[in-house]
Amino acid sequence: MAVSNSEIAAIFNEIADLLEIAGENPFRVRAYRNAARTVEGYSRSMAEMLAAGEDLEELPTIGEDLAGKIREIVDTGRLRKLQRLERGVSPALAGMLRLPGLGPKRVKVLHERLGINTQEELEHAAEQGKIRELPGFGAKTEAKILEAIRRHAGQERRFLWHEAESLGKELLHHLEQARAVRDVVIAGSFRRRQETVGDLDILVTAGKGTDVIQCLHDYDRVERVVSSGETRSTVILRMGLQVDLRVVPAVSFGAALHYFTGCKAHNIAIRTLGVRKGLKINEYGVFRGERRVAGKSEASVYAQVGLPYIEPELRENQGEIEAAQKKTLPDLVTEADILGDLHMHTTASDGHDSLEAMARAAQRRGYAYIAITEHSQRLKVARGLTAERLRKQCDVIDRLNDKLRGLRVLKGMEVDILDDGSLDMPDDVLERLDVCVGAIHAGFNLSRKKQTERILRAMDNPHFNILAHPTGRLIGRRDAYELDLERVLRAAKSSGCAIELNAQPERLDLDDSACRLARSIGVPLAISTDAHSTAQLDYMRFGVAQARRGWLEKADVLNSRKLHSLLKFMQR
Ligand code: DGT
Ligand code: CA
Ligand code: CA
Repeated sequence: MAVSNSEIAAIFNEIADLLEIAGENPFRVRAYRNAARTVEGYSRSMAEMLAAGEDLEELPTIGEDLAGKIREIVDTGRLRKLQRLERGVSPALAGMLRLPGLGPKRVKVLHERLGINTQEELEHAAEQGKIRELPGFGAKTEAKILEAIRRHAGQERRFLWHEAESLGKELLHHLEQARAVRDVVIAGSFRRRQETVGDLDILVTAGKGTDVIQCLHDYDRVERVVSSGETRSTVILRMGLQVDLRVVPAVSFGAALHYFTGCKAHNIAIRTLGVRKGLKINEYGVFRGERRVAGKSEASVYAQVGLPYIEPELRENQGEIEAAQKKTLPDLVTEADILGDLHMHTTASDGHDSLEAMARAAQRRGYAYIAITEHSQRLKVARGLTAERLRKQCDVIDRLNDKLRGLRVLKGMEVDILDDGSLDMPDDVLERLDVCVGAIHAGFNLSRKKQTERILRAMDNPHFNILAHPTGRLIGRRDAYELDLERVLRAAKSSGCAIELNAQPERLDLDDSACRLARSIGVPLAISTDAHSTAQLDYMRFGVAQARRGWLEKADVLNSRKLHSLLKFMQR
């Protein structure tokens, strides 16, 4: 089985982490991270391209050196350089990266300032209150670290949803080849579209269970079998992801799918409703006494307790059962509702594809509009645009729009919000734009009050339209900055701004509960990919999934509006 792009990207990211902890040249660290992004977001498989004799050196951010490393990974499944690096950095230090809130920069500080090399030393330092005094840390971070260590979160690695997807998709493909399989689906947190996934729960109906289990064990990415029986098996994949496989009879499929989709609290609540109606509900079906009264489909299970079908993304026991009883479940937004994408980059700043290429890709997706939103000058590493370069790009976009049919390219910018809340571009230049997206790329460590005021001030600028990646978090790597999000949402509502739901799979910024808060306040959300290549326009599906977890309907989503109504909104 060929090595997947996400496996290659994971290795590059790991190298970048280790280089960063080791205090290596930041440009090399960045080169690996950029390459990881390119590979991850690339529409074609690196392994297939190499097999077809194509030259990877031509890809953006991949030079001769990295192309050679990709070849080594594809040929051997691993990279010697990574193994050498791992020997240099103690495994305990590398393991600390898995603690929430601890990225390579912080691990390096802990190592250099406090001489921390092991998890025990980290715990000890946290208990003594030494960590809060370090630059870039605080009492809150310290408490989080301590809590995570105590929960042993360091051992239990969670995977980003999209990482789990690429591993899961290939595994499903493999299992579908087993003799006499019928359904093969992934349930659990993966099906609920939780942003991270602890393990994959795979549900299968088949003629003979043992055939499927044998097929799983024969999969060449299985590292070891943890346990196995006639109808179930647990294995660990080479990437470290656990897979729980269950084989169920077809008559139980819906009941089992419901059970293994969870969440556990939702299941318990449904089971309790069943008990009140004299029903027993488990993974084999819905039973009245000995008689099975439902279970072939999930809808049949819900119907027995008097409920309509509840979408998996809502099954968190966070009010969805009450809403189902009251018939007030949201009619969740779908990808088909999305008419455009309001945040993306081209080669003019740090994107990999040209303006025309992005526009053509958007046309292929059937979009009515896109906004081109390059970085502003303050963000030098991303080749941010000066006023002069932005004006030139606006002219180019005007000319492009004359040629395009069906798609309108909006002139925009992802303008930096400076420390004092002013924008990194003069008003007379912003005036000409259709869309002004504002974002924070520096000054993450302001106090809650200062950070909130900074953003409120930025939104006071009448040109400001959308607040991008509003909390700045990177899932599992960087915490959200301190912010009174509710105040920001209310201010956005009253001043006619929108808030972005950034669809980059490691951001998904806002999270689900913040989306619900935004919806209840009535501020529109723009689901935006922040694409840095044509392939990344497809990240829209991650954003839509997150929006669905946040109970959003079509009417809550700015980029489900038709062009004329969108443009009116931008006029504030
Ligand atoms: P994860 O893997 O940590 O991301 O989260 P889940 O939700 O996938 O949890 P997992 O893999 O432990 O279990 C999969 C589903 O199986 C879970 O969502 C609900 C169901 N389940 C597991 N244990 C129980 C239980 O004790 N009672 C009930 N009712 N359901 C359970
Ligand atoms: Ca799971
Ligand atoms: Ca599981």
